[in-house]
Amino acid sequence: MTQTPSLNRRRVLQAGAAGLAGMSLGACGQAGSRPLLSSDTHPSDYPTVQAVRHMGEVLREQTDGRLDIRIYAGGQLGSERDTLEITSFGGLDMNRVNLAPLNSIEPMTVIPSLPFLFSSTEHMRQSLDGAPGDVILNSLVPHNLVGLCFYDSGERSFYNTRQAIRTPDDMRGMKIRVQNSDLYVAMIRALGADATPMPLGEVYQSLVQGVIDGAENNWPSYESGRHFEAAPYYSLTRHVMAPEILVMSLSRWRKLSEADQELVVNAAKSSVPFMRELWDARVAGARERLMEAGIQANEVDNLSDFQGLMEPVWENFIVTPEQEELVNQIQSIGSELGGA
Ligand code: GTR
Repeated sequence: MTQTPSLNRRRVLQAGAAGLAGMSLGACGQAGSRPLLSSDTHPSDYPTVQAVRHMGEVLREQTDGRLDIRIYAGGQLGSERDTLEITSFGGLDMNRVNLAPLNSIEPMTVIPSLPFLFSSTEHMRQSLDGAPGDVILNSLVPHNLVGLCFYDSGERSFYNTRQAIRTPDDMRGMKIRVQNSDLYVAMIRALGADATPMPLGEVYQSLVQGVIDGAENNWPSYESGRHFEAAPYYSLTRHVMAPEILVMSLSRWRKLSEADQELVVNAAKSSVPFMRELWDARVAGARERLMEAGIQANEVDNLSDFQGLMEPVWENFIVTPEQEELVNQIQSIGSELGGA
């Protein structure tokens, strides 16, 4: 299933509004209540979608069906950037996105997206489960969003249609698709390649048509979008470990009683370990299936050239004292773990 990038905002809103109207007619069996509508760019079986579905089950059980979630998976409602905008003005209740499309909205979300920040999955998980994660979740309120929880997104690496990447020189001049984030654009440029921001749903076609030479993502997305068919060279740079985030529109949040807000947050938190289990299995499975399908994966022995080129990117994107403080906190968690 692909996103529908041609849907303009009006059509997206109409789609959302039609859904809202349909479901407000007592679909939950209670006057005036309706499921929380949630968007995801991934297909129905992807771990992020399954996690939000799990959260809905928990809520349904705890409230006898009074609180529930209806998920629009597969990018039905549009790109992450478009649906985020809709969520922030209340046209959608919830949205599961990567941190990248939030980078231009809230500077604190840039931090976990910084290249080579996390030294391990454990480092990333501990940081997001702890105080740094809370700071980021809370930073979204001025943007009319409530951050509910983070989900894993693994390590992002480069893949392309031409050749294995072992040094930044190997990707010089390549057109690399990135998410809609200035940080990602800067990162690709610093590596000597051309950055092409576009929604996920357009990547497969663009690879096939040669509009782009490559992209970067984790194993599950590389597999699920079938990008590997057109771009069989997967080079393990593991340059970004930015998480996914589940957000709720502030206006919907404010309509919930305090008790219901607590139920929603707890249900979201309870979906995190559930998701991590699914995620770890999905990464291993995707990797195995892709190797069997014949992709050319290579380790990158010397990452220091890549890391060195990221220094000015860090400097340009860490601009406030609050951001700097967050980087320090995350790095000291890494040091305690013995990694950073
Ligand atoms: C995936 C992520 C999506 C989206 C996608 C992309 O890893 O789960 O939310 O950000 O990458 O590259 O657009």
